[in-house]
Amino acid sequence: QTSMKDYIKEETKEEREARMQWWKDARFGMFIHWGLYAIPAGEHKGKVLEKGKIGEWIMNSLQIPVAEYEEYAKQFNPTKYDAKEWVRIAKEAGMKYIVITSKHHDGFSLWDSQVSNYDVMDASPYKKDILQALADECKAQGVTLCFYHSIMDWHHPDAQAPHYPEYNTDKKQNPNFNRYVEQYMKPQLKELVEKYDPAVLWFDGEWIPEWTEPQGKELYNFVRNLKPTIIINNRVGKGRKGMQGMNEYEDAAGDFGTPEQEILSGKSNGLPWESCMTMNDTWGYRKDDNNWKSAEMLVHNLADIAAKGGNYLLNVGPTAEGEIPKPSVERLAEMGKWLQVNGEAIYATKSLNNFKEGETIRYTQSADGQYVYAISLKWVGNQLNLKNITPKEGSEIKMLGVDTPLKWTYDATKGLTIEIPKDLQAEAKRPCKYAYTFKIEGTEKQ
Ligand code: H79
Repeated sequence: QTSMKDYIKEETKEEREARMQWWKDARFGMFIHWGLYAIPAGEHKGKVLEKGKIGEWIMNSLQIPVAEYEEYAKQFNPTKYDAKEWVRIAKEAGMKYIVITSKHHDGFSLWDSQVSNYDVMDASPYKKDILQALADECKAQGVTLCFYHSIMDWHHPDAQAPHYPEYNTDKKQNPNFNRYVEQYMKPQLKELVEKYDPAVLWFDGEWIPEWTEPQGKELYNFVRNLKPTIIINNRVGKGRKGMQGMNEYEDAAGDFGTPEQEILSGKSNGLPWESCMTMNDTWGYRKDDNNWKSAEMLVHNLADIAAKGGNYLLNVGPTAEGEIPKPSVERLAEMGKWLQVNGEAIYATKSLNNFKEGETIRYTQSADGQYVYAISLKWVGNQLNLKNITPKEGSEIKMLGVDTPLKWTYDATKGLTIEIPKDLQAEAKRPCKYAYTFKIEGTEKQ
């Protein structure tokens, strides 16, 4: 490369906002954690992972030596993997993008990497490029493809750091993290960007002491130079504040914050953000994890996140055979039905200063500012009173999914009162029962 542009220094606020607009509008994406860990699925040689431990961490949690873990590569043969079906499931759920683990902490790559033999083509009997199939289907069905990529690597001999002593037994003679970065990680990222054109790179495993903020900034610029329009999360560097996921300092590298298994308590002050979350208690498949969140809870999370201006990245952990677990598929289908009716209150919306009213109302606003959406997380009884909203005189208020306009009154002190007819709930299409959206022409009370 002759000229490396310093995007961190040279990009204006306006340029950054334009680059991220599609992502902010998208609101809802599918996270896919898939790799060798789906084979043990929470149990290795008769040892079962403790309850609450995450499946994709089994190599670390049960201290499986590299050579022993590598055996799973020889068993990786997901004959039921159907990229078309996965993308269909995401699309029908109303998800606009997919973030799949190109490589998780265990180091196994899901594509035909030229700098690695520890990938699906060279080390597994499956010998088909998983990412290529997914990229083709995403393109065909209009879903945006993105990659998760772990900086920490428990397999690569150069990346095996002293704080993972259990891996220092066999292959690791002379680890050199910088060599891993320059000769392995960066070439892999170049392959990923050039071969599959991902829209987002979602880094993780950045907390290891070998990784520094200057390296993060350098990597950010490296990736942006490969693809100037790409979006990169804040785990590229060292800025994130633990599981809360927003930044600890102002000039941290990365385009968005990454709360993990939690939702911000309020709006962000500037940095775009995305909450990633599991539907049960694990990211990578665990055969014994049946602690599923309800579809209602997932819809409420989506509404809460949208009201606070964030994105929801909801995870599935496919099985070793290549299937998304049925409880996940069922919940996603329910969310998709809810979004078919209520999607205009979620996608491409803006948030209000007061993003909620009471415990059960969440507000969003159409991009043009004409409408406010009041999403009620429970059924409202015979009247809905909203203090935060000033409706436009003479305008119609409707509940999404029902055509009949609702009677309403407005009074500067009492606020907006919407009359709810007895049969309205029955009229609402079935999946609307998770939350009810009232579309109001008007503005937030000043
Ligand atoms: O890929 C999934 C998980 O495998 C990975 N991130 C999601 C998206 C992950 N989840 N939890 N962990 C990794 C555990 C890491 C916890 C900690 Fe830390 C790392 C505790 C201390 C270092 C994060 C960074 C919390 C504090 C600092």
